[in-house]
Amino acid sequence: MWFSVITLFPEMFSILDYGISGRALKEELIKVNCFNPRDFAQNKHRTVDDRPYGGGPGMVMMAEPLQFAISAAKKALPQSKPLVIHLSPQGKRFDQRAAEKLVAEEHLVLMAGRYEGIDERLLQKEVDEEWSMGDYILSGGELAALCMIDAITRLVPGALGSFDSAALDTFSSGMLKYSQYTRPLVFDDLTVPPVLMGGNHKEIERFRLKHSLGKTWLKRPDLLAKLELDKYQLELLLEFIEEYDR
Ligand code: 58G
Repeated sequence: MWFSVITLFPEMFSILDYGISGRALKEELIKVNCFNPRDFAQNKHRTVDDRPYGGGPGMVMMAEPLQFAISAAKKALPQSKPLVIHLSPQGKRFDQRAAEKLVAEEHLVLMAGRYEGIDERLLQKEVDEEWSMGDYILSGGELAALCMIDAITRLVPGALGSFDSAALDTFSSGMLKYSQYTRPLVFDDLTVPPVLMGGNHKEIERFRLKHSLGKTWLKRPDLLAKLELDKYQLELLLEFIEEYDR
C-alpha cells in the first residue's frame, strides 16, 4: 500500500521508521513518499503561503504549489487511482471502521495543512475525503496523517507479523480489549486472576469476554449502547455488573 504525503515538514514522517510501521516499510508492505509543496513553489523565495483575502489573522496555504505537489504524487504511481485525503478538524471523525475501509485502497494521498488552512478552491478541486482525528485543533495536519498511516498499516496483511492479533484488538469487535497480565504473578499486593493460571481455555475465553464487556460498560458506555449483545454476552455482562456492585 502506498501513502503519499503532501507536507512542508517531511522530516516528521521519520517516526514511521520505528516499530510496526518500520518493519512494514522494510518488508515493503507499505511505502511512504513525501512531497513538499515548497519544492513546487513558483517564485524564487519558494513562497507557499499568503495573506487571506478579506483580511484576518495568519496565513493561508496557496493552491498552486499544493496542486503541483499532488500531481507529482499521482505521477509517482501512475497506474493507481489515488484517493486524496485532507486532514482537517472539519472532516469526518476517523475511527477503526474508517481504517478498515481505507486499507482497501492502493494509494492514499494525504494532505497535511499548516498555518490557518488551505485555499478553499484547492480543496474543492483536489480533495476526495476529509478526515478528522477529533474535535481539537493541531498546528498542522502531519500528526493526524501519522495517526491515519499507523492505524491503517496495522491492518495491512502481514504487518503485525506471523500471528495476526488485529482481530483481537479493541474496537474490531466494537468493545474494549480484555485486561492483560504477565509475570510476576504477584505485583505489589495484586495477584493475577487465578482463572488465567488454570489452563482451562474455555474458562479463560469466558473470563476475557466477560471482562471485555464489563470494561466497555464501565469506561465506554457509548460503545456498549451500539452493540447488539446475544444471550450469552448479556448473561456475562450481568454477572460482571452484579460482582462489581458488591
Ligand atoms: C483550523 C485551523 C482549521 C487536523 C487550522 C484548519 C488538522 C486538527 C486536525 C486548520 C489540523 C484533526 C491547518 C492545520 C488544518 C488546518 C491543520 N487540526 N482534528 N490542523 O484531525
